[in-house]
Amino acid sequence: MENNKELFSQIDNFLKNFSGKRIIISGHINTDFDCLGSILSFYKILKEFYKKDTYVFLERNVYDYVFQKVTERASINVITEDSNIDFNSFDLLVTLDTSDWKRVPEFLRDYTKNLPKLVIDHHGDNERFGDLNIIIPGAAATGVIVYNFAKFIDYNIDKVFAELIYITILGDTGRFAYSNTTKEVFDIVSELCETGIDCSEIYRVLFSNESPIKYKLLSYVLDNMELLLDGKLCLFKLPQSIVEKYNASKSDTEGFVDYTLKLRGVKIGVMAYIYEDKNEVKYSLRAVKGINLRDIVKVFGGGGHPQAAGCRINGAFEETWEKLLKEIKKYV
Ligand SMILES: [Mn+2]
Repeated sequence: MENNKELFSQIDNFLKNFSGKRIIISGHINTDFDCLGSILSFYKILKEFYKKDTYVFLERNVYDYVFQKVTERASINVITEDSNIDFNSFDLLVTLDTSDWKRVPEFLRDYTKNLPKLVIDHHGDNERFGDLNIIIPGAAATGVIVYNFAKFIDYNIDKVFAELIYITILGDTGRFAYSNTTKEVFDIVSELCETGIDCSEIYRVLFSNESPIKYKLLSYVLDNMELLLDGKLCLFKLPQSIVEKYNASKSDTEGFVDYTLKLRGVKIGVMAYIYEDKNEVKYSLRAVKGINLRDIVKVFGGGGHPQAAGCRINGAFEETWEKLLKEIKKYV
């Protein structure tokens, strides 16, 4: 945190000098827990510390049961596409955990493209589309940046705020499993615990809420698993037609890719979402330490973190997989 003081004072000055009235906060499409927790915790800072008229935007399609539970607990009235609000009335867009402009929900992009923007993120490949860009790649989660910023400005960290930050850390460290699980992470968690948060209850709300449909989809994925390159590469495939057959949505497949690395000997895990109608495949990748997935996905215009990244490739599955496999072979 010490070395980030200069960055934090830039955020503070930016917000203090901002004379506009209304702020809208957004994360990225396919919102995850880091994104959710960081936008809601930053909302609290803007509202309570800077006294700004602030709104949080979430796409209706990702605003599922678990997300609603979290926002309810934080007493934050999230707005969506169909909220009764004038979307032309905002003066500033703040994005968190969002590495590029295309990852801002399309609906919101239309309304905010000409607004000043504050970008706070921990993706090293952030394309810096803001007027002020605070990018700290060493942070385990964007929520860690928000937390350290909160301490920097002396924001009164309450239990709700601590819970939101805890959610970001649980999400982006894979529940303390990934290589970004550092001493700083545990130091922060220990501080969060001092506010009285109930770690096991938060875990239950977030991760013991699977739908039966999700298990059906997972069963399909495991049934059709492929082990390649002497068991070092694990491939999961899920055609959109199967997702539709079960009346499910993409959020029902959240976390599937993480099962790949649980297999003995697997160095890279790949989850392929096959969109037959769009003739496109969305790939999510996971890797053990020592492999930088960004080197692989950047060939296809993708991005992410060294151990968790993704990309989209146009074409039928076989053809796209051949291309991706060729790149993966260079590193495994
Ligand atoms: Mn993140």
